[in-house]
Amino acid sequence: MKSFKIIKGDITTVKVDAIVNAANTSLLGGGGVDGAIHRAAGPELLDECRTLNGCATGEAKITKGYKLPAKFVIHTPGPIWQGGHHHETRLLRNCYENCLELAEEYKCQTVAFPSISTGIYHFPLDQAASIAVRCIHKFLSRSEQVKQIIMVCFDDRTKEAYEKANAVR
Ligand code: AR6
Repeated sequence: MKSFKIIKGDITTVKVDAIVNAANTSLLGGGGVDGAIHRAAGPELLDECRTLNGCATGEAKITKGYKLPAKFVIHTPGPIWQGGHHHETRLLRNCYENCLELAEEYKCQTVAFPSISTGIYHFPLDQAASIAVRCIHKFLSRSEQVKQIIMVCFDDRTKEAYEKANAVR
């Protein structure tokens, strides 16, 4: 059985095969969830990230999880919101799709996402939630390895937005 869950929590504590990091194109760490993941994983994560030569917006690259309970971290730089006419929607969709393709390739059964781009990158929350839940359900309907996807929301407002988007999709 496939499942999609929306929870409130800290993604660094979630025990899944892969967690997704809302990174930047350098892949060398930052604030928000990226900072939290690097702190929890320990310095070896940054060492591995340095070997990756960055990542384009909407693409994804995978590393080990080191001290995290998750086996892998899938790093994806989301789009910075610039008003909506700079391919932000397509790029955010690419993030979810490319992360899930990598998870499938690495035979991950369980994957957890944070709300990509809706923090420091200011993507409007309701729009981002709608894009995310649609991509996730579309992927789950055809995936072979990925069985469970968890959306880990850091606050109530974010969780409510994803629940609403999931109800009307
Ligand atoms: N667990 C789950 N979600 C979290 C956590 C956590 N531990 N911490 C924060 N969030 P953001 P972005 C939520 O800003 O908008 C970094 O500097 C947060 O409340 O982390 O994609 C990168 O290096 C929000 O709902 O990511 C980039 O430069 C969501 O995660 C830039 O920020 C995403 O917020 C990326 O910006």
